[in-house]
Amino acid sequence: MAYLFVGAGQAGCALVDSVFEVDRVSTLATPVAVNSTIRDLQNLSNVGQESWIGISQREGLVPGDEAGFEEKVSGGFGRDPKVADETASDLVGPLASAFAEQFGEGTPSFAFVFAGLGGGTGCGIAPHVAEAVTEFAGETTDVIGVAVLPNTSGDITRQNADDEETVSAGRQASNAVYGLDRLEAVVDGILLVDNQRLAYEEAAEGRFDDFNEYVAAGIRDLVSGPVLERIDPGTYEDFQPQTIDLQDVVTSLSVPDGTGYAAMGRSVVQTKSLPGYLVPFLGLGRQSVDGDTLAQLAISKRSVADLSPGLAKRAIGQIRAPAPYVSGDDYRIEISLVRSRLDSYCPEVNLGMMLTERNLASFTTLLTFEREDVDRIEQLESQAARYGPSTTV
Ligand SMILES: Nc1nc2c(ncn2[C@@H]2O[C@H](COP(=O)(O)OP(=O)(O)OP(=O)(O)O)[C@@H](O)[C@H]2O)c(=O)[nH]1
Ligand SMILES: [Mg+2]
Repeated sequence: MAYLFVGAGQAGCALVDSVFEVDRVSTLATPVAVNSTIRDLQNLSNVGQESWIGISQREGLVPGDEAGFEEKVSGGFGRDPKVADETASDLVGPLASAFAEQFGEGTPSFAFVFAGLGGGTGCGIAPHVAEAVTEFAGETTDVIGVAVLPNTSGDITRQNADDEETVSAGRQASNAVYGLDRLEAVVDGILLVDNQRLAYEEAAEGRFDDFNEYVAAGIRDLVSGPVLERIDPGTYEDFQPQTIDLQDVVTSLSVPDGTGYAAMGRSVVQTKSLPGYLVPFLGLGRQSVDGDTLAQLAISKRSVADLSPGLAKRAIGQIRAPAPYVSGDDYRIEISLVRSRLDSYCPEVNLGMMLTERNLASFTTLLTFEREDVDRIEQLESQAARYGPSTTV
């Protein structure tokens, strides 16, 4: 097992849950869900109780299979990241041991820490979760943060399993900056998932499933190479796979000034028209896929609002398509068109191509920025400053 995926708080755990929606991910990675409220953990579909770690001000860490888990892990942190931060800062050692136990033999080569940044738990504990991953796995294990930015276009009614409450945009922004400042100090790169990209109603009503699945599909694509589709590229003549692997991802997330911030974009187009499905003779209904359209579509669907792609420092991307689209002469996607679209935004581009047995061509890309070039973070900082001194939540 190569990777460790840890969710912190409700949004973080929900994202990990989405990644593991595809069963075969569990042949590659170990999931762990850390939260302060059992009700949110019970909503997970693909991360079982054996993979839960409860965290509580009074009880410390509580393994998911411990008797009385329900009573011990119910309080939350009053939605206050500072309380969560204080609690978790004393639990880095025990968290590291818990990750070791969850992971089993050996250490992961890469780890992901997922967290939503508008609330208390994810914001407060995610940096300590990342520290604990490093304590367990060692400095050579790269840790990538996946941070959900809250929608701060208005006050939002948050749905939790137990209740709902209205949280001001300013408070969410303040929490987010508090979390981001601490997280960036302890990870090798941050992938941003901005809820402001959702329609306001969706974010306000907590309808995150489609967005989570969009992000999860992109992450699966970047981490899995040929593994998830059980494809042996060697069986395809004249195909030279150029797979993007996690080392390439980590490299593309680093920027001269320190931690890079990336936006993800993903496009998917069908490679067969409807008649091709209905009359499945060889080649019938196959349609060509334009590399530039694939690239443009992915960038237009980037996971961060108010972002200028032209400020990106680096880009990485993976095309995944059926064999006739990655080799041969008839339908091969022109990778040079994908590349020149990305080249028009940034100076350093790394592309990979991989096979799929589905009738779909997809392109997943990460555009990496310096923090000060992400306008959306600046927006959160000024909303946080207007709200008042951070952590007076
Ligand atoms: N994209 C996405 N965002 C979510 C999801 N669940 C919650 N959020 C948002 O993520 C941010 C953090 O909220 P939660 O994850 O619920 O907070 P928490 O970390 O559990 O912290 P508490 O305040 O202690 O409950 C908020 O802006 C939520 O609107 C989710 O499944 N997907
Ligand atoms: Mg919560």
